[in-house]
Parts: sequence; C-alpha cells; structure tokens
Amino acid sequence: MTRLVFPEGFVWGAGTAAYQIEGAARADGRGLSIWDTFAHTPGKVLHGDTGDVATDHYHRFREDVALMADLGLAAYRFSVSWPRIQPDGDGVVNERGLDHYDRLVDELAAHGITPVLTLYHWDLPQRLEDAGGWGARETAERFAGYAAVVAGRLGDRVPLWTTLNEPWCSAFLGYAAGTHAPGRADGALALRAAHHLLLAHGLGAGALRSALPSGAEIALALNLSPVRPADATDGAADAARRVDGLAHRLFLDPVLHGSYPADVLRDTAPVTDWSFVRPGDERIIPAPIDLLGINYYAPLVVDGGGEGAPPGHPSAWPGSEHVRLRERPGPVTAMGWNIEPDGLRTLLSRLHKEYPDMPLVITENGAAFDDVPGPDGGVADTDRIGYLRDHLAVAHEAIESGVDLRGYFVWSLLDNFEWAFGYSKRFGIVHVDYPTQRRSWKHSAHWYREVIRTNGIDPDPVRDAPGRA
Ligand code: PNW
Repeated sequence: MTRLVFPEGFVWGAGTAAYQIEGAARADGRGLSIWDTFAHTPGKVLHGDTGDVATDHYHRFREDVALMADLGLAAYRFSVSWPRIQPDGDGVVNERGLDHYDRLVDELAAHGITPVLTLYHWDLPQRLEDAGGWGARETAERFAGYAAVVAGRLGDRVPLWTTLNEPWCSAFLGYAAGTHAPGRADGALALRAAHHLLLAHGLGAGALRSALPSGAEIALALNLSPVRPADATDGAADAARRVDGLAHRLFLDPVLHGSYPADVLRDTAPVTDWSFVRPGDERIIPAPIDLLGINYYAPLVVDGGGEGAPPGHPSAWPGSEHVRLRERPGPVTAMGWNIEPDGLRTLLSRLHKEYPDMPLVITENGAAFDDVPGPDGGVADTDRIGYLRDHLAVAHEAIESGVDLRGYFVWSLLDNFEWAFGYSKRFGIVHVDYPTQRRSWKHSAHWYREVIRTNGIDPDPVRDAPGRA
C-alpha cells in the first residue's frame, strides 16, 4: 500500500511543559508555584516525586534543542513558568527568568524550529494561590499582565501563542477532585475557578493581541474527547450529556459562541448560583482565537450509576457527583486509558461540524507505556509507535475529508514528571535515565523522524519500525 502523505506545510511537533521538564526550581530568582507546594506535600504525588530536578531541561536546553533538530521537528511546544517571570505573580518582573526563554527561543530559531509557546500549563505562582488562586477574579487580571510581559519580550520571535493548557484540569482536578495542585475539594470553588480561567483566557488573548506583531497567532488548548454512554440506559445518556457539558461545552461554548451552555448552568445550580459572572464577562471570553488546540488521549465512557463520590475521593463533577467514568474492555496504556483512535475521528468530525471555520491543531496526543528493552539496548516501544501511527492515520483521513487540521504535536518529547503519577509514567519518545539525565531515543523517536522526513506514515506500522526501513 502507498504511504499516507500529509499536506505540504503540515506542522510536525512535540510538546513539553515547564514544571514537567525544567527542574532548577530555585534557579535565577524563580518563585514557587502551586505544583512545588503540592508535590512537596506528603501523599499528593506518587513516591513523593517532585519537579525540583525533573529532566533538568533548564540547564540542558541546548542539548535538548539539538535533539529536536536531529528528530527534524518543525515546531516545539513548551510552556513558560509563570513564577520564573513574576515570582510573586504581581507586577515585579524577574528579568533572569525572561532571559532563559529568550535563549531558548533563539536556540530554536538557530535550528530552524518554530517555537509554540504556552503561557499557562498549571504552575500558578503560589502567592496568587494564597490570595485566592483561580477562585479569585484578580488572578485572571494578573494573568493578562503576565501575558503582556512575556509577549513584550518574545513577541518578535514566537509566531504561535497558547493562553491556557487544559483549563478543565486546572479547575476540576485542582479545585474539585483535588488530585492536582492546589489540591482543593470544593465543587463550587472549581466552577468559580473555571470561570476565572476562561476570563484569564479572554483577557490574556486581548493582551496578546495588542502586544504581538500582526500575523502572530493565538490559540487555546483544551482536553477534548468524545463522551459515550456506557450502556443504553437513560441514566447513562444523561451522564454523558453532563460530562460533555462540564468537561467540554463549558469551555467551548463561551470561547467560540460567547455564552455558557444552559444545561450546565442548570446541572450545577445545586452547587452555585454563578453570581461570580459579571455583566460583560461573556463578551471578554470569546476574544477571537486563530486556532483551537486539541489534546486527545482517550474517549470518556460514563454512566450515572454512582452513589456520589466515595469518601476520600471527591468528585471532579460538581452537581453531577453520581456520574462515573468506566473503563472499557480492550487495550489500554500504562495510564489505564483505553486506546481508541476512532475517538479522535468522532472528535474531529464533531469539531469540524460545530465550528467549521476554526482551524485545528492537535497540541497533544501520545501514550505512556512501560519500557520494553529491545535487542539493541534501546526502548522497543512498538506499542507507542502503534498508538501514534493509528491516531495519525485518523488525522490524515480527517484532513482528506475536509477538516482544517494544521499540525500534530506528540506528547511528549521527553519522559517527564507526569503530575500526580510522578516519574512512574513515561510519555516520552525519548527516554530519560533520571539518575544520569542521559537522553536516548526510543524506537518511536526513530519512527517519528521518518514520519517527519517523509511527511507521512506507512499504512503498516511494523514496516515503519527501525531496522525494517
Ligand atoms: C495532559 N485527566 O494532562 C497534560 O496537558 C500533560 O501535561 C500531561 O502530561 C498529559 O496530558 C498526560 O497526562 C492530563 O485526568 C492529565 O483527564 C489528566 C487528565 C487529562 C489530561
């Protein structure tokens, strides 16, 4: 069979996030973030792992950019650590923090790699959390100030800016389920947080638009999945509507349509009256964006059979505490997430139908698997190659059918700090030996280099494996 070739100019990339890779937690005047506090709180992160050192990328970025160049990446998606720029989250700017990203951006440019910058990938300055965190409206205003500072320094060299990564996770894992920083378990607070994150996005996009040269693009990255009822009952159908509402439409509708979904307001009425929404907010949130970033890993399968959240495990679904996520039979990754490339097909066709004029980019897709040692001493991650290939095949098919999909960023370039799972889950196409910080290419990295080089995938994943070329 012939290779599946992507359109000319399709952007091949890889992604990371500051707290997950940088380490150097106290270097050059960096302040503390909620993830420093959370990871240093016993019992919050598996094995007590923290991002203090991580992959030491802060000191090794030149080596890592060389690695990206060897891979042939056209673009690199990274995030800026807010507390490196504004250690206390206020107007005081730490120039040494900006200097780091200045050097990174120049190093990328020297290798012909396009920087794709995310302003907020979950590391809120701890001082802002102390002042109310995302529960406080001021945090959204602070974010716009921070956006302006970063755009002022890097705007001349960064063509694509993302305001927030996955605000659902920040709001509902951070403030309702409490499994992410800051570890709060208060459903009403999580809904306030969601609104203030959306406001931050709108104010931040506005600040970026005024600070950036014309032609620079602005995006928002959301975690999106198809949501399917686990069975044919009305309860499961209702649960699917509720989960899709809280996880997806609560963000998509105000950003792209300028209003909150009525059913979500109704579902959450027992928890909050939404009085924190001020007149005019729903005109700020839909600030125009140029691209929608999609982070896709697995579909969500739900039913309504729960008795409410079990003790000690607060619900991520305020007002819908009875909904349960169900694992389906079939192959899963090391996260226990179902492997369903079909889910990406469903998702892309839905977005194309509902927002036909919005260009899309896959800002994250990838999988954690336990290392399988290969005969060559490398990591023989055929499972990861299969995952990536099958999702790319779906992306290719979507493009053929008219979806305006501009690029693909594998998650992740490097093994890294996988949030509450610490270093136990490895998402990288490049292996990191943490004691020595040695980077080594997994088979998937060799495979991805060929994908980029040929701008396409082989219909048969096995023939793409190293040694079979
Ligand atoms: C995303 N969930 O996180 C993040 O953007 C990355 O930083 C992360 O490493 C990657 O996906 C893999 O997890 C998520 O529980 C974390 O639904 C948790 C969830 C979704 C996304």
